Amino acid sequence: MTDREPDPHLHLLESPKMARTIVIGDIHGCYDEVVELLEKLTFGLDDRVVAVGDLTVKGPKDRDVLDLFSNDSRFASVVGNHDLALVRQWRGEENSLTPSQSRAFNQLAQGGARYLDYLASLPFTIDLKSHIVVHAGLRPGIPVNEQSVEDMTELRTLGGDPRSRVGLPWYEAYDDRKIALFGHWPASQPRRGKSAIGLDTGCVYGYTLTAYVLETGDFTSVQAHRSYLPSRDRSSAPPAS
Ligand SMILES: [Mn+2]
Repeated sequence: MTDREPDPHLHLLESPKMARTIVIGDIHGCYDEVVELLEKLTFGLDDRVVAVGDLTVKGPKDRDVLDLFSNDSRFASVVGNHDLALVRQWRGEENSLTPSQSRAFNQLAQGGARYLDYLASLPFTIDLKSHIVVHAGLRPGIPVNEQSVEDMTELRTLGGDPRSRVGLPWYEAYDDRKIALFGHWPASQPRRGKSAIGLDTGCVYGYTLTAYVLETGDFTSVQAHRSYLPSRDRSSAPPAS
């Protein structure tokens, strides 16, 4: 994409601006921080954003986040477990929402079908050739097209309960050549595995929103403007230090 006509005299003299793929951690309605993060990165017409999911629930501005993602073709996201709970409610599938999911659902449903239709359109993975984006995780040794919905949206550890925070984190065993970029399990710094990078740095809990630029390997973060909810489970949130 370009915002001007090609100039036959000038274009050879300019060094072309590199188009970037900017992968962003769990947003949870933190619209203001997304805008600030993209400004910090001087987000351009040729850049694209891929989010690791959980665009919604817990935070303040779900509608603004979904307006941004659904109206601009540079933006894409996988679906997160909270997004998926809203979609299941929308489809009338049996589902019990948490209080924060209920609030988000009512607010989005009042905006018409477009918000929940958009969430319903999100894929479980986005393949970026060298990298793959998924919300929670990929079970090591299993082909992507055979991964379960539960693992892709809830996986943390490789014991009997994929949601457990106790045990061997999946990304410490995952060593596929394709690097997995994921969210879901916040930490004060990006989680790193052999072939995986976790980008949820707990913005909605008052920590930071993090972006990873695929082409350069650089991380960029902005501070949350505030904590949008008290953490119910300290082990799920980044340490306060
Ligand atoms: Mn999640």
